[in-house]
Amino acid sequence: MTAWNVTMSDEHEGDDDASVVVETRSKTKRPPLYKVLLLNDDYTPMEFVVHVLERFFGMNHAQAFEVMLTVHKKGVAVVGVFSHEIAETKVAQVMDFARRHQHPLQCTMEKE
Ligand code: TYC
Repeated sequence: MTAWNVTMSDEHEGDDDASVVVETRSKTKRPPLYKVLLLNDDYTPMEFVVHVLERFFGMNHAQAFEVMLTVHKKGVAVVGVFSHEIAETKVAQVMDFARRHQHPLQCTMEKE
């Protein structure tokens, strides 16, 4: 993406009437995105995982069930893509919720 910084040219920085507005192209980097991954295990109940996906990732029941089954069969699935701060929050929420219910469910994040 191209962005333009609007600045005053060096020779015309004063507050005289000769001020000129100069547009310089600058590289604006979009912030990196992070995948949030849910990992399979042998003990967490399927219904608990479905509930986690509904509660923290805004999925409806059918979507949540499908994603849960993907994790169950493949071992891992991406359950969302977020900014670093939101991804960290989601991981912390899931890990805390699982811990409080004494399930070994694991949730991690990685740079996309
Ligand atoms: N494998 C679990 C079971 O058979 C279900 C499960 C699915 C656990 C997804 C974790 O992220 C997970 N009860």
